[in-house]
Amino acid sequence: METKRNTALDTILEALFTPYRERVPDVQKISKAMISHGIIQDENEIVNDHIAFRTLGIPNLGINSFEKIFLHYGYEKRDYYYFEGKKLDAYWYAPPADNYPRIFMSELRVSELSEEAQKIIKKYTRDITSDPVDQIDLNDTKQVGQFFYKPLWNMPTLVDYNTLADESEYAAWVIYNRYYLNHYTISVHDLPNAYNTIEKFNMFLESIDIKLNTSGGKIKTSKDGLLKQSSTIAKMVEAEFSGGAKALIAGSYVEFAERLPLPAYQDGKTINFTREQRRDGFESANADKIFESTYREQTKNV
Ligand code: OOG
Ligand code: NI
Repeated sequence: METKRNTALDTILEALFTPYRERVPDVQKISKAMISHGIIQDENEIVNDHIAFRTLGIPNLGINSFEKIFLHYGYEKRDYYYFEGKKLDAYWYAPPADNYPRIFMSELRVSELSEEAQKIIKKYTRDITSDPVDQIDLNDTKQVGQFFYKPLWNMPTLVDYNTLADESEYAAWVIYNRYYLNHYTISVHDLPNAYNTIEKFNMFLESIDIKLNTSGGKIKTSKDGLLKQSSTIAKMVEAEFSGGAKALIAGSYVEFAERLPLPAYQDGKTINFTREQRRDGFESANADKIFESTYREQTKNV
């Protein structure tokens, strides 16, 4: 696949990235340190492997609604992943050109939660009687950019947030953070030699005091050994709840991915691999642990 600029897609990705960069100080901290260590000259050189979103599986919301935006901009739906313990479904989406990030989109299987948790989710979402994505003009990049931050339901109370979190930390995250960008992902294999593996890059990250998610070990490796991932622990953000209560809750995080060349290209001769020559897609066992970057078991370590 070739490299191709799509200015409309650039605009909506920028609309996602600008608030994310402000909300997650690790983003700038990492880019600045990469520049000062001579790993890159400019933040734009970082290759974004993928971005991720979380959704609620209820009528008019969820993947079926949210994916319309990215299908419209040329993304193609690929493999399905299932997370039994966390009660989640997910898909990944291939970008329209190699210079755009993949997308990982997950959805909570709300009907499998307890009556109490379902009641809370319904209380906030019952007024959504048609798909909100159908109400925006997908060709209007400004409207799409604003949609990501548009409150589709009322702010939760702190009590509801905590009740949800006790049963599903994912549910609590979405009820507060909605369609905020959950993470972007630095493609580690595209970096200069001294930093181009997850092992080497994690060492660099820890040397600048970045806290990594330790669930399942700092490095998550796929069964075939070809996809290695690590992530920061989500930044705590000051949240203001309905009724005025304030609390620190998990916001977003940063991920790192190393995609090794597929066996067919590990001939010792190829040196510059294209995206097609490297391991593509995701790995559910890795993802299962990466989700926990926003979970209290991890955020308490910061
Ligand atoms: C997504 C976790 C999974 C990956 O790359 O496998 C993931 C999330 O935290 O919403 O990002
Ligand atoms: Ni990810």
